[in-house]
Amino acid sequence: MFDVDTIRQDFPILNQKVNGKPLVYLDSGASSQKPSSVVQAMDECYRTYYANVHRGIYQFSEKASAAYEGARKKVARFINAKSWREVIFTRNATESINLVAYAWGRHNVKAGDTILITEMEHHANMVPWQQLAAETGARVAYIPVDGRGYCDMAAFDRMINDSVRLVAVTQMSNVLGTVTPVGEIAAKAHAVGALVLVDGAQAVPHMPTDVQAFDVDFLAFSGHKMLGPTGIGVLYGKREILQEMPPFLTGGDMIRQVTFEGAEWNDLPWKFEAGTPAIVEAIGLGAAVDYLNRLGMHQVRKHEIELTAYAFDQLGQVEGIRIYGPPDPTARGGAVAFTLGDIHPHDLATILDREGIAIRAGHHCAMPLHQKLGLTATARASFYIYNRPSDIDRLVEALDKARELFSI
Ligand code: 7TS
Repeated sequence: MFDVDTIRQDFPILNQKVNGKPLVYLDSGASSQKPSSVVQAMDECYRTYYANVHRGIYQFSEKASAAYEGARKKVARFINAKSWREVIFTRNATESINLVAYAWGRHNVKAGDTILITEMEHHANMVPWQQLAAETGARVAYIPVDGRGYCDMAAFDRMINDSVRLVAVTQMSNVLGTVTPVGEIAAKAHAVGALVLVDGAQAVPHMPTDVQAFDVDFLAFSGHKMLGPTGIGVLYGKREILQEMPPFLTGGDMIRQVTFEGAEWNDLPWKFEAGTPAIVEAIGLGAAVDYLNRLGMHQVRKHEIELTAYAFDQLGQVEGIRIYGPPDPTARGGAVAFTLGDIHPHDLATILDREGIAIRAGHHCAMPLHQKLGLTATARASFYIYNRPSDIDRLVEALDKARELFSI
């Protein structure tokens, strides 16, 4: 059962006052809060069975290894990977994308090739490709975002050709909220022999994900935006592609055998996990996946659609507001960027903070998109499972106060 009041009991952090006002947390797009079960799972590991994994032949190490590998299996099922061997633990979505850019990109992309991405990518899914292009002589081409905030699929159809080695797209924009048709993009990319990387940092926490149904080659996401701890992220990759790729980082744990002459690599997924991994963080992520499964991802998505519809309805009535991205709540996620008259988004965020409301202001690591919109910054409210319609009412009241203060 999806009941926000019950859910909120699992997030005691939200039950506080900030500047004398009950906290309204509207920045889950940057990072989500953590339920008690995640904190407890990590606490239990540290208190009762912590040890390094994959090494010691003693009880704690075996238990820690089982919990770490158990978390991997939970993640694999959560995204419907064919095999747990296709799930690599990284630090975050950024590292996952860099892993592909280095281990796959440096060996498969050459001068004259194209890497296709959208104009609304987070820097994490833009800068690694710009770097790869600069080093190899390939070029990055940008699928335009249309005036309503959608990925321009007609332009994509014109841009996709056999010079394209990789299409790397966000599944949900962290600024416009736009959900991109990754299944359609993957089918068209595969038709010209290109691979597809999906940046699922915003989508995986908020909607059901099925890598086999989408038929994507790589999927990158972060634990900390989906109720898990910081320091743990995921790279999903199709087994046959990962098998062909050389390692990204080298050293301990990722080898099968080392001699003075060289080394042989470990099996998947450990080939890509050099050094002691984020053991307890992975266990925390496993607990976060359990929590989301108990709620049901379809319910999580339904709640977000309802909240987003309410936000558009209520925020739309604030005089002088401009909201960016598609207004259809079923075509977008719950990251809602806006500007209010000519109030600088940073001033707006400061005023809202005085009212106990946490939003984000800035370019949200999507500077090129803001340039395209003719802006340097936006304010952004982003929702998750613990947000209520009354949080949006509080936001609207505070925006009205800001309007009065700035006489707009
Ligand atoms: N991709 C998207 C679409 C994102 O929204 C983010 C983080 C990342 C990649 C990078 O994730 P990381 O965990 O590796 O940092 N986005 C945001 C945001 O919108 N506000 O703060 C971080």
